[in-house]
Amino acid sequence: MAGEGAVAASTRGKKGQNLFEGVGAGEGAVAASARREKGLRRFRRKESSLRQFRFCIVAREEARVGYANVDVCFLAFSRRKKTVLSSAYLLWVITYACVDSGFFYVIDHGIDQELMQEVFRQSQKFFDLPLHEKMKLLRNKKYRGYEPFMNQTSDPGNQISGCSQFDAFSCDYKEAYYIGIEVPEDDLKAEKPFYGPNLWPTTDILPRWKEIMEQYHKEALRVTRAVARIIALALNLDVGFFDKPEMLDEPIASLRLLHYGGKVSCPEKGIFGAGAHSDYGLITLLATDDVMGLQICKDKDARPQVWEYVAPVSGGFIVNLGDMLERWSNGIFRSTIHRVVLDGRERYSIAYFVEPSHDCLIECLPTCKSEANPPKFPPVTSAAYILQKYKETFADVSMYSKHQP
Ligand SMILES: O=C(O)CCC(=O)C(=O)O
Repeated sequence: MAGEGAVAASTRGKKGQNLFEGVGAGEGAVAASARREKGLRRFRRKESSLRQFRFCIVAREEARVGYANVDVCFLAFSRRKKTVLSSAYLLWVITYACVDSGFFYVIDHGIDQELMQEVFRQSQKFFDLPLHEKMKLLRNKKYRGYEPFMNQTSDPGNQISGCSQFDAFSCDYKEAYYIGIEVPEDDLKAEKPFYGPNLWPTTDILPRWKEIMEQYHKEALRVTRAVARIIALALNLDVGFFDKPEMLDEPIASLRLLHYGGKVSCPEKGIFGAGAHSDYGLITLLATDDVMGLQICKDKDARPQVWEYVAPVSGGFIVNLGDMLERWSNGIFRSTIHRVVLDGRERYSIAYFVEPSHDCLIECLPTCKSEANPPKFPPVTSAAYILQKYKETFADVSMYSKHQP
């Protein structure tokens, strides 16, 4: 069809439905949301046929247990690998999730459940240490190490203006630990802003900590690459598109252990475990404990905003798309805003953020533009984009220097 992007053409199903029709083509938020709703109704009618893909997609009803009512699909790695990659229907479902909410679950991903549980246990052990021990590993300028409570303000506009006077809780009520890809200090690559050596707790305090985290980092990158291949197909790209050296071959990938304190959030006052934000990169793999807290807002321009819980998925990942994928896809795939609302219980989660290499230029994909739908975002390098976002949301850790030994 003249003027239509290749992705749009590829998603035209037998009955002529086109997931991308109108999406991001300059129509208003209300019209876009109505179209998504219409697509969703069509999708629900097809739900029963999901059962034949039980190796790939597990019943969506599970997402409705408890408080959750977000339309997300479960993607599980097939034991019959061919089914995953050759199934047009699977691609349709994934494409739908990427266009509709930018969130889906991945289960049966092949990471040993014992390893995942161990990462949670070790994370808790670290956060249980006395503050002076944690401060010895204070986050450095390469964003590695410990980030104390209230160091980040994910949504500076709302969190700060929501409070009538300065309130320490106007920052995210969480502490974190960052582990990047290990690059020795004397390696030329360590000159790049997000490469360098990691900081590690000493083995007398936390034996095996480094080994466990490194193992998980490696495994999570494997899962990311597999998911990125399916996303590449959903974008009508070559399956290995994101495997290129400047993308996932040498990514910026950050494992972030998160601990939310036992406070009650108050959205009206701008008090959150983590304020509303979208992730910056390609995708994020999120593992959480069973404490509810993550909410997403599919239409950030709607007033009032509608926030829906995303239920934890035991042993699996909540996967969400980041801003770079939204920019690459010209706004067709969504980097949805999300936040963490605490109910007074402590909460632990493990986020794995993946961005392409520092110099990778993020610019509209040929499959996502047309005369009628020209590029909406100017090209930007991966490092420049992340640096800008970090500058907007992180406090300067040098203010803690007096606490350091
Ligand atoms: O802990 C969570 O559930 C969400 C974490 C998150 O959104 C983030 O760190 O960007």
